[in-house]
Amino acid sequence: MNKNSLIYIAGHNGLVGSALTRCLREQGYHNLLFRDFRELDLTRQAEVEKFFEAEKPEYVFLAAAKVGGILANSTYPADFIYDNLMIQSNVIHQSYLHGVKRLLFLGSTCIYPKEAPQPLKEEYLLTGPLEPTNEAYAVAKIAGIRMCQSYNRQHGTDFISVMPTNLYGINDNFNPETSHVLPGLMGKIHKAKMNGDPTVMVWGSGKPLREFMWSEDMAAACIFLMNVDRALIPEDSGKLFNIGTEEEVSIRELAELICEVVGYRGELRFDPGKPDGTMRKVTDPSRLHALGFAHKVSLREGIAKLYQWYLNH
Ligand code: GFB
Repeated sequence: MNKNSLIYIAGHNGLVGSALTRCLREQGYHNLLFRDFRELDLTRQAEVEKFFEAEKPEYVFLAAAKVGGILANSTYPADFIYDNLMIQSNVIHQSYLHGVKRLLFLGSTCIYPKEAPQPLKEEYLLTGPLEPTNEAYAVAKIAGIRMCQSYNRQHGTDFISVMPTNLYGINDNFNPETSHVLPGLMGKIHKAKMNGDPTVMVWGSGKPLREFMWSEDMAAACIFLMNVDRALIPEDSGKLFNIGTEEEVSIRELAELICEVVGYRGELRFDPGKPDGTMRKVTDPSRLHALGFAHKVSLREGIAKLYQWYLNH
């Protein structure tokens, strides 16, 4: 990309999309294109056709998706599979038809098999059954990866798929019913502190291990990959890259860390009635690191930054 390339950020208001927009602007890219979902419903094929016809972006960050935590995923599987299949199919196909130079498709590490060896490598894709709580979302995202790879093979497109670990950051979703674990716990622990509640309920056993990346590190990785010389991307990679920090914590340790940052002294309780989900999900990001990218923000630093933002908003 050069500084006046026409760059479309699909999902610019979301967690990754808003971080991408901020980071692109900071790096001097000023020809950015986006649409609110009220102006452009990416699940509607005709609308997406018209948009690409009119605007003809040169680069596309496909960060628009229906996302959510373990409860949302297990409660609304039809919404997760339908919305994500429609959004990605429309944007990927129109990007091909209109000669987009490079598209970056965002997935998630939940696409890997539930029992895959850890840390997760890209080659583990489709080697075993998926985690049931988010299988609908995972199947949609796997379809997106295979669609990018099929278009690259048949049409010579340059579509890259990135699989980030659990992300958190500014503009995150704090709704306790639909959010991911980190913002979900931050909202609950903050409220417990404000209300003087003696305990906070954490879902599950607290034993599962998770890896978390600050959304602006993720955005930096996406911009880095969008700019990598095509010749440097290993042919056998299928243009599929994990993005993660390799820093693992248990849900209990995460809750304790958030209590420390929030300044909450109450007691953590664990609700075995709520699902644990997959017991471990840590990435092996060496394929990305081999190209020269490294993240910057540690978990403690990121939690402090997010809490500061939460208090101000
Ligand atoms: O981020 P999360 O909801 O989803 O994390 P996944 C779920 C883990 O955190 C489970 C525990 O072990 C939960 O028992 N947990 C504890 C909580 N308290 C809470 C809470 O208050 N809220 C939430 N949400 N969890 C997601 C996939 O899996 O990973 C998405 O569902 C996506 O599709 C995302 O791939 C990256 O990490 O299990």
